[in-house]
Amino acid sequence: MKFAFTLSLAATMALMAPPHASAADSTPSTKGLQSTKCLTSSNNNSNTDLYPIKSEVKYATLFSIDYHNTYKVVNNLSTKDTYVLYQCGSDKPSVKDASAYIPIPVTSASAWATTAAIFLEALGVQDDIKNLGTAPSMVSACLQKLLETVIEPFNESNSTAVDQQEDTNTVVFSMPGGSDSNITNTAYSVEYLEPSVLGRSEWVKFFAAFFNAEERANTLFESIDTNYDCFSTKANKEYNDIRPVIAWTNYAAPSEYNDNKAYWQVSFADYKYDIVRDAGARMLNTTGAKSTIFSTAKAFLDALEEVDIVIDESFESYPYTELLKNYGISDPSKVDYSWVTTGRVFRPDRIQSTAGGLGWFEAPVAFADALLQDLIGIAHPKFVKDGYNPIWFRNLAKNEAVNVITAADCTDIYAQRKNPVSECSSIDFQTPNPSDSDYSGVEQNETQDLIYDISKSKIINDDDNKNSSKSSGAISLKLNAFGSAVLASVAAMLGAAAM
Ligand SMILES: *[C@@H]1O[C@H](CO)[C@@H](O)[C@H](O)[C@H]1NC(C)=O
Ligand SMILES: *[C@@H]1O[C@H](CO)[C@@H](O)[C@H](O)[C@H]1NC(C)=O
Ligand SMILES: *[C@@H]1O[C@H](CO)[C@@H](O)[C@H](O)[C@H]1NC(C)=O
Ligand SMILES: *[C@@H]1O[C@H](CO)[C@@H](O)[C@H](O)[C@H]1NC(C)=O
Ligand SMILES: *[C@@H]1O[C@H](CO)[C@@H](O)[C@H](O)[C@H]1NC(C)=O
Ligand SMILES: *[C@@H]1O[C@H](CO)[C@@H](O)[C@H](O)[C@H]1NC(C)=O
Ligand SMILES: *[C@@H]1O[C@H](CO)[C@@H](O)[C@H](O)[C@H]1NC(C)=O
Ligand SMILES: CC(=O)N[C@H]1CO[C@H](CO)[C@@H](O)[C@@H]1O
Repeated sequence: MKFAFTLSLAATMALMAPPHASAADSTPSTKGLQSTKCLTSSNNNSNTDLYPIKSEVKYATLFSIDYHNTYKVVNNLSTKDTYVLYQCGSDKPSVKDASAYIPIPVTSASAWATTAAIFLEALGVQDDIKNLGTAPSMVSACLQKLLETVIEPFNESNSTAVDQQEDTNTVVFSMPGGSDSNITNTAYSVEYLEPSVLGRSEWVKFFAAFFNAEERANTLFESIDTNYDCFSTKANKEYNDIRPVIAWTNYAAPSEYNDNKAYWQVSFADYKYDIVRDAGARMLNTTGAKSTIFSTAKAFLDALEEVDIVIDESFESYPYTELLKNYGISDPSKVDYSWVTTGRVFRPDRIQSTAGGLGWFEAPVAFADALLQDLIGIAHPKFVKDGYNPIWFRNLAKNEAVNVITAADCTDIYAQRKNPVSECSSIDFQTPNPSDSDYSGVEQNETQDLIYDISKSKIINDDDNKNSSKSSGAISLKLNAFGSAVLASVAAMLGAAAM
């Protein structure tokens, strides 16, 4: 048994949609790939460096790549696995404690997580994807198109079938806890555990190693790194004195996952501190408890009192009025929270698939600079002259429209997925006007994160919460082990470290 999958109904229905697209409309390029051919007896010299273009890890802390003439050793810190990637046709090297030997370049791969699938698309190796685990919620237009034609979704209702599908792949990209420990072609990636936002994007180099696509990975990552730095530098120069406070929140209705007790959470994933600060904003931080989960709406709202912008990541989507009710606000005209009075409540759900999958669980991990650009766009909407329309964030309070992506939006099926970011160096950042309504309620000349002392929070409803911290209303939550691919990709974005 692999996963206990709990896909949404909409997602399941999408699985049943009939295929109708025609076959692929372009051919994959080999530009930026090295050693694309297997070794043969006439071309089998282990003294030759088959991988002159190497990837060096700059920010990521959870994997490393060591290069040898005919193979690479990919190590990970988190799962203690060692993958030996050896050129096809060469002798299998012998590496101590190897968990898998995988012949490369891989031409038959599958992925369980949306983020892994996007890294492969960003590398332009999606022609090598044979199966996808999160198929029904996939938002990427070209992956949707490939799913209609050549990529087979994993049959998640039949574990025997899934085993057979996995066995036909040279490598199965999965998450720890996801697949059988017996499978010898599984490679775990943990980009979602990486503490820094650039470290997450740098996992493109991990995936590239399997396809000899180092050149593509290096080029892509270098541009992300440079562009990110430019955005961060400009935003901090221009907006240092006017930094809105941002809180990342989510509400969970009572369900089987939380013992039928609602909870409210403020997320403090490390990468969120990065992007909030780098966007010229301040992060809401708490002291006094390790937990960031509140058992009452009142305790939660207290923590949000001085917040300017709320980013709601609740798994379930609600209309704004409903969200306010879930947050314990029955009459918004009676509260003076700046995020309510100015209507700055965002959800990362602007880009969706027809089945309701979120683009948020896909490209932002790979494209850190685009993610930062979006954050600047909600903290300082007029950083560009004519105002900025975020790629992933949608203002829920203003009921902004959802952008539904279908296979028809795919223009070049085998091309490297384009980074949706703008070229920062060509953007002239606008000087902020503190009296602009965008900054209403924002405290000026505050440069540090907003620290909320959780121990001061008053509780109004302690009765059904015997085990929780009596003074704070904060509770600890036992998250189920990664129960499903969908939840796992949610965890990926929330940052498991913060949960
Ligand atoms: C490559 O050379 C080794 C000996 O150095 C040999 O064992 C192996 O079979 C050769 N591989 C191929 C594909 O000819
Ligand atoms: C997947 O497995 C289920 C249950 O075993 C089966 O009914 C269904 O036909 C399979 N779907 C596909 C597309 O093979
Ligand atoms: C599950 O898949 C296997 C292999 O394809 C097949 O033999 C079996 O009948 C399927 N089980 C069900 C319940 O459909
Ligand atoms: C792994 O393989 C062994 C021997 O084939 C088997 O007994 C065991 O059940 C397998 N474990 C899993 C998790 O499938
Ligand atoms: C949050 O605030 C506490 C108390 O000042 C501090 O120790 C902690 O490092 C802060 N967290 C981050 C990620 O900056
Ligand atoms: C913020 O600091 C600047 C420069 O130090 C100063 O001109 C401005 O008056 C300050 N604003 C407020 C609201 O204190
Ligand atoms: C409360 O704590 C006790 C002792 O630690 C534990 O056995 C019990 O399961 C907890 N109850 C809930 C609802 O978490
Ligand atoms: C980078 C890194 O620390 N990799 C680890 C991966 O797991 C092996 C054990 O199999 C460790 O030895 C490595 O240190």
